[in-house]
Amino acid sequence: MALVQTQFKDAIGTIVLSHPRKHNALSRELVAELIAALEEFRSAGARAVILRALPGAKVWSAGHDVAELPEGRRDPLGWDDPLRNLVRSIETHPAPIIAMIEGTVWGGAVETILACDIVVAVPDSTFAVTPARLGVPYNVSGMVSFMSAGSLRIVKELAFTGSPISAERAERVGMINHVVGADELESFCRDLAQTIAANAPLSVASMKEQLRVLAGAKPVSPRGFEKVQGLRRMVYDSLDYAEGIRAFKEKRAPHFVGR
Ligand code: LCV
Repeated sequence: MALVQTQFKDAIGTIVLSHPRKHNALSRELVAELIAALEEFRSAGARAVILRALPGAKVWSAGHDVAELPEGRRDPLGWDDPLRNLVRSIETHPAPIIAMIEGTVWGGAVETILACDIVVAVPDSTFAVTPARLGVPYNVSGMVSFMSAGSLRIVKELAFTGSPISAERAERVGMINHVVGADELESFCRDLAQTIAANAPLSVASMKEQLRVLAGAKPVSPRGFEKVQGLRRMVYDSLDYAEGIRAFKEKRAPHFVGR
């Protein structure tokens, strides 16, 4: 069964997350279909892409598929993790990607939409950065993604509380581009895509890649990187990490002990 649906018309590609039973959790299977759709659009010469859930979705995406996270002793968000591959595919896709948001967005799905180029949401959407709720040590490039989407103060509040923020606040702090009514969301995003598609695709693609390279250029010394990796290993080797994953699977609140 396809976990995403795709459409390609007038040089605009549309990808619809279509696994409502698992709230579009970013499983290895769903991510593989998503990346394949982006490659298909790249070959077809797409000039803009819209990434959305099914109309009226209560949950846009519940984030990383927790069932696929290791239960300890291994980096849960290593280079080849599906979420990492998805974010890199979005960031390096030549055409701008518009994230069209209805419903709630969780964890790695927040990073996914922030990797998109433009985010348009309906007023009752929310966004929750969840590593602290699960005991997960988020990875370095993921933190850079968050830092480039909002002020350090906002990122700290989102990361340390794990609490959802509203679309209205996300727009006010510059984390998303537009908040529009549910009845105009589709036409708003289509008009945006058509405007982009009418521009010079080489100029647009080169500016997208320039902005990616420049925005990601954070000077980190080898020593600094190794320190961060050591901190992350301490977390994913901890009792709290194993507890966070187990609690989610057992549908109970986690009890963190700080080691
Ligand atoms: C697997 C799921 C998921 C899911 N994975 O419906 O950013 S990090 O570091 O945290 C990163 C590691 C990450 O992204 O982690 C995931 C972060 N996501 C979350 O914390 C959201 C987890 N989901 C929820 O809180 C609820 O599912 C929401 C509030 C989204 C919807 O609640 P609701 O009561 O409507 P259920 O919880 O009953 O979910 C329906 C089915 O989807 C599964 C869930 O286990 C259930 O499956 P079963 O019916 O087989 O039990 N599901 C939901 N989220 N991230 N599976």
